Amino acid sequence: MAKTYNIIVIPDPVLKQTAQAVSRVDTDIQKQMDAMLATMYAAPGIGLAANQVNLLNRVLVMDLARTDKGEEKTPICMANPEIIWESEEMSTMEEGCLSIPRQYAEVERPAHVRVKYLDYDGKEAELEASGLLSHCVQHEIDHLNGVLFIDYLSTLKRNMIVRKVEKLKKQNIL
Ligand code: GNR
Ligand code: NI
Repeated sequence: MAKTYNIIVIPDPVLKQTAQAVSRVDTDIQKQMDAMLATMYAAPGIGLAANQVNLLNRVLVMDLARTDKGEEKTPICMANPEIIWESEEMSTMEEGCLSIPRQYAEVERPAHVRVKYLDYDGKEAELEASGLLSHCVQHEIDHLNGVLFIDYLSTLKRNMIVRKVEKLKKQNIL
């Protein structure tokens, strides 16, 4: 089993920082991807970006398989992901975030995106995503740019969520 990281929670300033591109996918980055997947599965979550584990390189992992329902794991690892196309059609979905525990809100994003990235083997790859996967990959790339889903909400809604998480932290029930 790969090691796991601790997931950082708002208002940690690392979540507002921009992550830096990796020069290539070497064994250190592969180890990081393995550990991020293990961290994400343990959480559990469907995606995780490097900022959330206090690393500021452009690495993210995802897996939408319902392993709780007997599905096989389908891990996706990306380095230096770039959205190279997004649809005009929009999609609204309820999102959550492991760095904003137990808070959910509707977020509107392009319904379909095409993403170019380096895969686990360091090869150039592309993914066309719709539905939950589209929301997830956009949510993760936002993290690498220091953007959180609450940044799309009104100031009032965002402040309510920030205060709720601070309250949960004070009560030590994260
Ligand atoms: O586990 C997660 N679920 C989720 C649901 C809707 C849209 C995005 C996500 S990503 C989130 C895990 C997380 O915080 N990734 O950064
Ligand atoms: Ni998140």
